Amino acid sequence: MNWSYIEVPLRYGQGKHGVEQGPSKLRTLGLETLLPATTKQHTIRVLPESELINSEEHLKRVDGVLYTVQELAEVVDAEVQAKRFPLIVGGDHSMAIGTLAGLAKTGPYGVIWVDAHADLNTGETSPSGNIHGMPLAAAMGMGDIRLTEVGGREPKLAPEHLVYMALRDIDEGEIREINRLGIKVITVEEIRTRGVDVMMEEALTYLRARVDRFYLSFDMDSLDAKLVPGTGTPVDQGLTAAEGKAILAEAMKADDLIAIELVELNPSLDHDDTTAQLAFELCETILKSKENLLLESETV
Ligand code: 6HN
Ligand code: MN
Ligand code: MN
Ligand code: MN
Repeated sequence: MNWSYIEVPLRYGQGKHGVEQGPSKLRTLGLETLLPATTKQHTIRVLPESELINSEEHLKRVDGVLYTVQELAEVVDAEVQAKRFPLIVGGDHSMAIGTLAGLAKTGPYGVIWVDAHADLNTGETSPSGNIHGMPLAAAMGMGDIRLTEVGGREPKLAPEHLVYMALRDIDEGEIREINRLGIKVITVEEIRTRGVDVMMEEALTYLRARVDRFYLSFDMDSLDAKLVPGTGTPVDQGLTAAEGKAILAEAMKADDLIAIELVELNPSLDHDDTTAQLAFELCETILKSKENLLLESETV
């Protein structure tokens, strides 16, 4: 497998400083040593703060988000077309507007969204105006046209091609949409009682009945708040570290996985690098997955 490592130092999808340092923090911890030598590396540009126009209460810093996600969409598309496997690290979750739009260029795909939040708000339903709570709505064609038209007019994702995991902090408007659209939800409780492998199997069976490839987006706040002080919107009753790693390891076993994304590490909020260390270990789980090691040794 040929890897592509994409850093997205974006923070404009939410209000807290520091999340833009996620990628550089992971590098400090030694991430580069985990990347196979042939990995194609990219860092997506962000709009300088001095050029930001912060005028819209319902879509905060929208120009800053758009600037980055447009480029990310192009890079993700190019990497997938070049048959490389992107590992995309953030940055706040608004960046997924770019990932979703980039993947859509090559046709339908499924999504496993591992997150405490549904990220299904529009400017109208959002309690915060923060775009990191909106990427899935935008990808489904809901909300402001500037967000829905990143990468083209057509919707980038169908509601029946989405599975949530670890969802537990959902806004009113989001609950309405999840019910209206019949989106599949897997809770922390189900993961705990039935097991990660069983629930991943269920998610994949559901998606494979509908699409032939999928991507996984992992928000650090899917993990329990106690484990992740270094994330912007922590939520109690989340996944354990072992469960998070097991989800990623299971996903990596699937040969129809086309991309993976890790978001919302905020080193400025962290306590003694605990969240950063955990994010690093999650990357390690991804990059040292069995299949990858096998392929690496074949080429030696
Ligand atoms: N994230 N639902 C809340 C909002 O402001 O829309 C929180 C969103 C959090 C987004 O963690 O990626
Ligand atoms: Mn999220
Ligand atoms: Mn979240
Ligand atoms: Mn703190």
